[in-house]
Amino acid sequence: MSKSRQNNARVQSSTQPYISRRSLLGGTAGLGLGTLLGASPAMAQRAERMRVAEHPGSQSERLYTVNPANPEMADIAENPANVPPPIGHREPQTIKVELETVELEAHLDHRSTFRFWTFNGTVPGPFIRARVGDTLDVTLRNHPDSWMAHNVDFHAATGPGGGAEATTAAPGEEKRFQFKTLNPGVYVYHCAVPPVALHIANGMYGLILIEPEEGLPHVDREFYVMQGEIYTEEPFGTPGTLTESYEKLLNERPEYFVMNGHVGALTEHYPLQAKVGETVRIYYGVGGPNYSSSFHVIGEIFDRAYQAGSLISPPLESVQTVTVPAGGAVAVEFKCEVPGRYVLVDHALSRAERGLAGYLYVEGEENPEIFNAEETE
Ligand SMILES: [Cu+2]
Repeated sequence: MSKSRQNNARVQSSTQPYISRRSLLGGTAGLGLGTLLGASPAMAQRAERMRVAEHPGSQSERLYTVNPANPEMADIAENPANVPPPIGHREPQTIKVELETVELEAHLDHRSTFRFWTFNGTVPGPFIRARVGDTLDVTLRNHPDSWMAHNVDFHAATGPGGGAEATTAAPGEEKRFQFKTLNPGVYVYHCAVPPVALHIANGMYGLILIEPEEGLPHVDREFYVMQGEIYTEEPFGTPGTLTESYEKLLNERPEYFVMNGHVGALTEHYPLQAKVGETVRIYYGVGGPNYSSSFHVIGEIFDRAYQAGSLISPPLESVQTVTVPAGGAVAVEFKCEVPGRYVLVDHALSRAERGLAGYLYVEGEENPEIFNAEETE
């Protein structure tokens, strides 16, 4: 985790600018859905015309643009490239894990803000990496400015509550516990203070990777992406400072679906990047709290998919879409063969209209033997 980033987030949260309705309404349109899904320009134009004709109030146009009226507002999006390096060959050891729970107002989309609850100021929280047999020495500090108690439940831990009771901290408090990692895999961690669904919905989840003894196969790039839901009183796309809705949460009716914290996080702020010929691995987790994901990358096929985050079972090969349950994770690998923009989605695609999408840009030489989009005469 980055100390400067935490401090930065904290400083920004204490100097929240007042957001005028007029300045929020001044934002300009982003991309229509046709463009989002990687269609041709002609298709995108047609989709745009259809959208304007049939859905004059559609919110799609507001997506995928950073909040231009409030550039100084805190941003909780976690950079998907923030994956610690592979463990390599070493004996089990004790690893210190420092988590700070921070509540802060930050961008939700380019015209709205929301009070997120976070681990270390980002959604998802920091990617934690260890090997099987390691002991994790966890410190959880709840920032003095918090309104709520928080804790952490590691799905990678064996023991009561995954550490939840042991780490429950009131604002300003600090708690500590240790656990030994018995099973390799890709695991979710999350806050488990009741109502747990509310703490998760507001942003309190992350991934912890426990490598098997022999490590994982080499890949050129690794990425960290998590899906979540946000429940606001105001309808999707409303400008201004939005309020959480406990009623919609209980009814499982989110207004927003997001990758890495907010609308546009992985399309505008931190798109994934790779080069032709490289292999990539994406660790994809679902914080939820409620919706499973049908994770798919438009234009790619997963060469290997480690179902349910199991790293010691043989991976499935040549897979289009993987199910990722709420409170679960997966690792997928593929080789980038053709340059272009690829779109990470939950193939329950209504959710793309509520903010859920990410881009992977692949740069390099065209590969017409595999994909040839030349116009015919
Ligand atoms: Cu919490």
